[in-house]
Amino acid sequence: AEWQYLDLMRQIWETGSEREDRTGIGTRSIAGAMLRYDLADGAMPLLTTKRVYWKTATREMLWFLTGETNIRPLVLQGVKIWNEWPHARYVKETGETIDLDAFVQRIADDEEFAKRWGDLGPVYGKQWVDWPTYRYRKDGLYEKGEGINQVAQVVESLRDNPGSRRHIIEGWNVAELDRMALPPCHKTYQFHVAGNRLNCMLYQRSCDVALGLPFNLWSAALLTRMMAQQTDLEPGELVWMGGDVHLYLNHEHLITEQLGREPSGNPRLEITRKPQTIFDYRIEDFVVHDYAPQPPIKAPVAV
Ligand code: THF
Repeated sequence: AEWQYLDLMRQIWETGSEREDRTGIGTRSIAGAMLRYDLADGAMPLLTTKRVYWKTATREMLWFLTGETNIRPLVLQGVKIWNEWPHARYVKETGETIDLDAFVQRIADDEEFAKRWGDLGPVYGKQWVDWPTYRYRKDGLYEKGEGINQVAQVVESLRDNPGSRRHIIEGWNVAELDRMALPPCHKTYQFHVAGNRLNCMLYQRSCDVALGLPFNLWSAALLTRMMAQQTDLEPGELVWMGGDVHLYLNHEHLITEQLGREPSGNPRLEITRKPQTIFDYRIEDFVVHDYAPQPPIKAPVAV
């Protein structure tokens, strides 16, 4: 299964069109790609050709499910993957030159500072569990309605109406995109029940194949496993679909190194208990077996 990932990486590097991007780094990019992973028997799309920090990705997923959009809870757990964006905004808006580590330390130490500067705007967590609604009043104005918990609704719809074609969790809230530090990349999750199996399709509009995709695949499979457990279904297939699927030009060393390696072994995820709801999982509930990856390959994230 991992060969699909490596083949995609090679294809983009060899045939992708070179273009300028938002970050100024430049990418090679293709339009549209699909990967499929069978999640039966605990199987996970966890790469073995480099070490993937699956606990970091898992903490991020649990953070999404709390509805939180501030990086502070991640920082306090040592998760660094969202730090660059608030830091860049701080430097841009205050003109102060503070390095990333010092900024992150301040987020950890100073709750008020974190409130002011650690928030990413209404990103994934907010849209997933508290999608804003508006009520139209007689005087023509709108007032705020109650937020929609899409995740809870999908758990319910999977239980009550498995054949539905509307088991969707959507992150792309058009009206709020301009307030997000980054519009959602993994924007649409759709679940599909086939017999007693739960399949998941993810549409990702933009994909950083070298750094992001290993995380995104793990996270989508993880969410599918949790949803399956909560709805008493067996994990089925993960179907990943990418829109703008690219490699950053400054990731060449990672790509060359990783394409020279071969996959080995079949890592499995065990969930050690069944929490009351989809919102009650803890990091200790997840154990990975048979994971003996090759060494990590460091590369800078494009901000
Ligand atoms: N922006 C870009 N350019 N790439 C992305 O992958 C990405 N994301 C999220 C939002 N914007 C993005 C952030 N997720 C890493 C992994 C995931 C990220 C951001 C960064 C990363 O640096 N991974 C390293 C180190 C991991 C660690 O230290 O824990 C790695 O080697 O995997 C994708 O959704």
